[in-house]
Amino acid sequence: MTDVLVAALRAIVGDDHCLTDPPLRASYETDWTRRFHGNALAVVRPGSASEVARVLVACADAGVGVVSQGGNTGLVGGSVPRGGEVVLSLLRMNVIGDLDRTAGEVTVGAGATLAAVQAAAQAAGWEVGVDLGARDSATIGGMMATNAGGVNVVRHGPMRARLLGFEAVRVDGAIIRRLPGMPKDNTGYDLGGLLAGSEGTLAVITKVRLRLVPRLRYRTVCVIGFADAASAVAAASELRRGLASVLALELFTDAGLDLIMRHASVAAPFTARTPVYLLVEVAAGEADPTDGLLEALEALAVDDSSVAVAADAAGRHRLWQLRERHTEVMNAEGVPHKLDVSVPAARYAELVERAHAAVTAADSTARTIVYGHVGDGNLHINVLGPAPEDEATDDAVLELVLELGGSVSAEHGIGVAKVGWLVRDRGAETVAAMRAIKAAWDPAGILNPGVLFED
Ligand code: FAD
Ligand code: 2HG
Ligand code: ZN
Repeated sequence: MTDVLVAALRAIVGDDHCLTDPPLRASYETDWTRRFHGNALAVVRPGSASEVARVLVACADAGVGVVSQGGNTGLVGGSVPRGGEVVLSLLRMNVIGDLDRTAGEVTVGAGATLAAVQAAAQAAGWEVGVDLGARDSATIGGMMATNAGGVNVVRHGPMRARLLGFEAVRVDGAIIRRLPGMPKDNTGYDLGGLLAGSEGTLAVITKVRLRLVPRLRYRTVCVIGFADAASAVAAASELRRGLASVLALELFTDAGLDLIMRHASVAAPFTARTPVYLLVEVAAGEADPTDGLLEALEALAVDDSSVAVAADAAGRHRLWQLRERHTEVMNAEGVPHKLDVSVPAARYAELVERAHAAVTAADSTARTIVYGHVGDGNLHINVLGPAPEDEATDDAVLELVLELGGSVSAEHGIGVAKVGWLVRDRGAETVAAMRAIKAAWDPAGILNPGVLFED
């Protein structure tokens, strides 16, 4: 039966784009953290929506699961097979269509990388409005499927806020399309909004129309040291309230800085070392926002020896490395357990302070490194030490997050990593409503089995 399916897939996408040899499949079968992996029956790389449709129909007829994959940078195990599924890679569908300069809109293939779309938008005097460290590999389709956040949510919102229109393929092969979309469009259910964050469980996204944001020509970045998380969170909140130019508000700790200096060879922002750091980026289209930032820092009475400010591109890049390269250095230290969570702003500092104790109560030898998007109440708690399949520290952290009134997934999604926590977080009635949607769109459970819902 599987031989028949593979032959059908070859006929649809061509031999070169149906990979069955283990070495060719390997990079599609393990996730970015190396915590999640599984064998695929085959990896198929369609070149058009109609090929996607035929692949889905063939897999559904054979009763074989399909795992959609973009850049495979997802951090919750949802982009790799659990065992025996077909991986459907969208990377060939990466065309960036004509950009409408007047409207500030562009339609892009699901497989286009964020970096490529950013470059196209900038060349036309616009910006995507979304940015994240995996920009060179993460695809617009994957980012929409996870409703990715990133470092500019505090100003522009997550991917869903950029979604104007879409093309997607349903499991029965039907292609649904609303291209171009309209900024105002109250014509029934918002199916694009539903697909944003659906993690490949409802349909395969093949095109996205993005609403761009005006170019922010002037940018300044600063890193400020603080004695504790509460002071950093209070400063972040003051800056967000007082400075309309805020584009990013990011937090990291001295333990993370140590690892960055060791693995990424980036220098500390200033000589003094402090327990907690806040990275602030301000940006404006019309005038340099640096003076406003400096005035705000003065009002905060931050110590001059614990501030670094950069308005030039190289200096900004250097300061951003301190925050952005955390994910990479976690991998250099081991196979991290990643807990991407959010809590109400009033509980953020408490979460930063209590995360380590929660982890060590479950595993006394585990290490905890935290960093995150403080402006969004989003903290990334990385745990190093426990075996990949040992979930004791994950559970301890997520238990704490729920105690603090938070969400078990802020921006990375549920994937397979947190399926056991969806009902705890959202409640049985809400998850039943989600399951009803899943049953209507994918009654046989072909699309990303094991993701979002427990079997
Ligand atoms: P994949 O990893 O390939 O897939 C992710 C999920 O989407 C899977 O469930 C997959 O089945 C599904 N999917 C993929 N493509 C499609 C499609 N076309 N149709 C339907 N379903 C699809 N995330 C953030 O939110 N904010 C960050 O700041 C951030 N920073 C990161 C930094 C680094 C260094 C790394 C490695 C990751 C980071 N991530 C971040 C996580 C990751 O980049 C995002 O989740 C991103 O959206 C995944 O895009 P992708 O193309 O790699 O998707
Ligand atoms: C980030 O904000 C990403 O850097 C990755 O969302 C988070 O490494 C992580 O845990
Ligand atoms: Zn993040």
